[in-house]
Amino acid sequence: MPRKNQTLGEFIIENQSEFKYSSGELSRLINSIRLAAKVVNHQVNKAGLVDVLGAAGDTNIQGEDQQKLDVIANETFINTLKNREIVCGIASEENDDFITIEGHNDDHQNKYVVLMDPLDGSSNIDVNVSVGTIFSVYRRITPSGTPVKLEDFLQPGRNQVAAGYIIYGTSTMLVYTTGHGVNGFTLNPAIGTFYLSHPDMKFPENGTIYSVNEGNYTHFPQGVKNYIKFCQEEKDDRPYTSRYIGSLVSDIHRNMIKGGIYMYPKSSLNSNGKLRLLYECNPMAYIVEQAGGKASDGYTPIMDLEPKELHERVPFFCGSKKMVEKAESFM
Ligand code: AHM
Ligand code: MG
Repeated sequence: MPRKNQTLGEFIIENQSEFKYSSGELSRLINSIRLAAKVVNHQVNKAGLVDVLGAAGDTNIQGEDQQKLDVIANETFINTLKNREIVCGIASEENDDFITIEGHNDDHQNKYVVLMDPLDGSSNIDVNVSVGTIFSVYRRITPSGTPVKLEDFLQPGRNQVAAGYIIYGTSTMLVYTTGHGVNGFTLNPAIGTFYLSHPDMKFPENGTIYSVNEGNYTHFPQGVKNYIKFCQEEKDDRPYTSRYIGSLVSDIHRNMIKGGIYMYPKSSLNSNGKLRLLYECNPMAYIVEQAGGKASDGYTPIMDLEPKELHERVPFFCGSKKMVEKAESFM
């Protein structure tokens, strides 16, 4: 039983036996993410003080400017996982290709792959608004002892064995699931320890918040426009409140606590929306479903989609179950 104020370290040890193929590896993996999260948290917090702000000069595969903190976060997570030799491969929003990790004695024996967005919400970095890290963990499907392949990363979200996010907000939290509900841990920055502050998080079944970039309204499909009008209509518990930070982790975290729906639909500007299936939507969908919410592309549950490319995008609707179902009925 999770106990409030338990540390994340204690929680991981106590719950290790819940993992299907428990050999301690997944626990070590989560521990590494915990460590990297603290390092990145430190960097994010001092961002305003030192010269780590601004574009690093490179653009990533999607043609966006990379911020220096994106690069730092990416390197921190990759190096932490690499040095502990617990994964056989990593895919990141910031890297065009996946990274192969040979492991002990170059024998490719490690079981897990990690997919991540090391620092999401990059447009918020320079303006002191919450950003986040998102991660997703799978068991490899190719035989161990051989180098990891693309197919190990292109697995449907249903195969995830763990997923989580870190929110660098007014306080820093690590929220994750291994398929036994969702637990949230808050960092005490003075001593560098995460404490269980939000045991067994649950998405309210219904809510009154909708989160979407309404600047794109005229470009949305008619069904989405109609649903937004429904949210704004004066009837029953509506109009709903509009809340949009532009930082996926923060928008979903808030909606999970208060009840709401997050949407990034396709539009005449982006034919598949903006968010990436493998390291943004799938991990968020796993957390949201584990918390009793729902995530879909408007028609199909996100985790049932068959991925085709590492960086593919997908329309995303997620949040309180009843709200997502209502939105789907408009599509
Ligand atoms: P990023 O990976 O470049 O940071 O983009 C992802 C972010 C999400 O966090 C956020 O929900 C969305 O992009 C906001 O996009 P927009 O500015 O188009 O509304
Ligand atoms: Mg991102």
